[in-house]
This record gives sequence, structure tokens and C-alpha cells, in this order.
Amino acid sequence: MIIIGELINASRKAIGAAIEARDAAAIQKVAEDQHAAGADFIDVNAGIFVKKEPEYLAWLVQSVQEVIDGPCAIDSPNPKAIEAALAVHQGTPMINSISLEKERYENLMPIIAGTDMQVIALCMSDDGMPKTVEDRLKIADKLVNALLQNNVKMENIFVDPLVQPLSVDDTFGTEFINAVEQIMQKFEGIHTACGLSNISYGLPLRPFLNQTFMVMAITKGLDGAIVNPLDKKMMANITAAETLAGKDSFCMNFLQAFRAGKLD
Ligand code: THG
Repeated sequence: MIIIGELINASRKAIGAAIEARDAAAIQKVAEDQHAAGADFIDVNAGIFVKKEPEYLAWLVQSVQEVIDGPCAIDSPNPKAIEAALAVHQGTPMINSISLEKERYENLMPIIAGTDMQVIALCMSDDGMPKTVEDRLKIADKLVNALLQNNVKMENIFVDPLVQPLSVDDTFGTEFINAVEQIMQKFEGIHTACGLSNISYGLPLRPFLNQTFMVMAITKGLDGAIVNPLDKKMMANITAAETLAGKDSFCMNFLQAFRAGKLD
């Protein structure tokens, strides 16, 4: 599972305040903790600062990479902010995300085309949020084919079928995981990823629902996740589910995690 650490997001109070105060040390602590907990990418999101988003996102990337030798996932719908962050990023980042929304698509595709960056393809279009598996597959099909035509490798594409709250529509859970299954079957060598905490919005015991939903999604082939890597239970569930799903040869990963005290 490719783990994308979600915690450097300006919509979280402490992070928003740290950005405004230019408190690099506070950001760097959160980056280091997530990295140590196994995050492959550190997501950076300054989306609440609409006008200053490009400046702040670039500052986040620089602050993170002063202490982490690893890539960021640049999380913004704004191509200008993504460009500003890319200008200072060392190594090869992940772009989070391109979608079928016209402005986002047209401005981002030239930036991504022909590069070796990993890219999340979010199943969203100007027609609004997808509801069914078919809605998601239609958008995924267009996005994946366009990315391939623009010389992005299949293995660098992560389709995000878009998790929406179960409290709004009780079919949103199954429509999401069935979309994961079909996308993984249809495009050989592709990845899927999502921020799955939206599933539990408006319900009690959110961490419990998120952990269970993660296990269900892993059984359908989900292999990327934007999560809180400091949530030990979530990380333990991911490890166990992947081992049980046959993605852990000789159970080595499970045994190693056990010996490192990560499973209890
Ligand atoms: N898809 C893609 N990108 C995304 C999302 C997605 N980026 C943003 C979001 N959704 C995923 N990121 C977050 C970041 C923080 C939180 C939720 C989603 C969050 N965190 C808890 C908090 O602030 O209290 C802390 C985590 C915890 O304690 O468990 O709410 O869907 N492509």
C-alpha cells in the first residue's frame, strides 16, 4: 500500500495556524512523525488560503523537504499553486490531483504530460459528483486514456473514485469499492487511491468505520491511501488486510510489523 500522510492540511486548525505564523518547525515535526510512521508521500494542502495558496504551498514543500528526504503529494485543485510547489520540489512528487473539470484538466495536463510524476486522477467532472459505479468508470476511462495519450505511464496513475459520506446515501460505500474493483480489473498495472475518511462524515465512531472500510477496499484491490499514518489501528488494519489478501509474500511484512510492535 502506498501511504500518503494526510496531516499537513491547512483545514486542520493547528496546521492553518502554523502556516500563517510561518512556523516551519511545527510543520516539520508533523512531516517527520508521518515519515517515521511509514508515509511514502507527505501530502501538502493549503487550500483554505485561496489567494495565497501558491506561496503557502511552495513554503510547505520547502519546509517539509528541509527535514525529509522524500517526495510530497501536492494537493490542490489550483494549477497555479501546483506549479509554484513544483518549482521548489526536490525529486519526483505526486500530483493530487487532476480531474475532468475543464479548467483543472486543461491547465494541469500540460504540466504532467511526459513526466515521471505520479498523479492522482480524481473521478470528478463539471457535471458534479459521481454517484454510481458507472459514473465513476466513465470519468476514469476518459482521464486514464487522456493521461496515457499524454505519455504518463499506467503505473504512475492512481485513480481516486471519490469517497462520499454514507450518511448522505447508503449506497456510497458499495458504489465506491465496486468502482475500485472494476478500475483495477480494467486497466492493468494501474493504481487506485483515496482519502477515505469522508465515508464516515456525520456518523459516530468515525475511526472505526474508516478502518473497516479500508479493509473492505483492500479486498477489492485498493493500493494507495491518503490517511493519518499516526493512527496505529488504521496502519495495523492495512498491514493485516494486505497480508490476508495475498499481497505479502511469506507474510514477511506482517511478521516484521509484529516484531516492530506496530500491530498491538
Ligand atoms: N482525495 C484526494 N485528495 C484528498 C482527499 C480525497 N485530499 C484532502 C482529503 N480528501 C484527504 N485529506 C484529509 C486530511 C485531514 C483529514 C481528513 C482528510 C482529517 N484529519 C483528522 C483531523 O483533522 O482531526 C486527523 C486524523 C485523525 O486524527 O484520524 O480530518 O478524498 N485525492
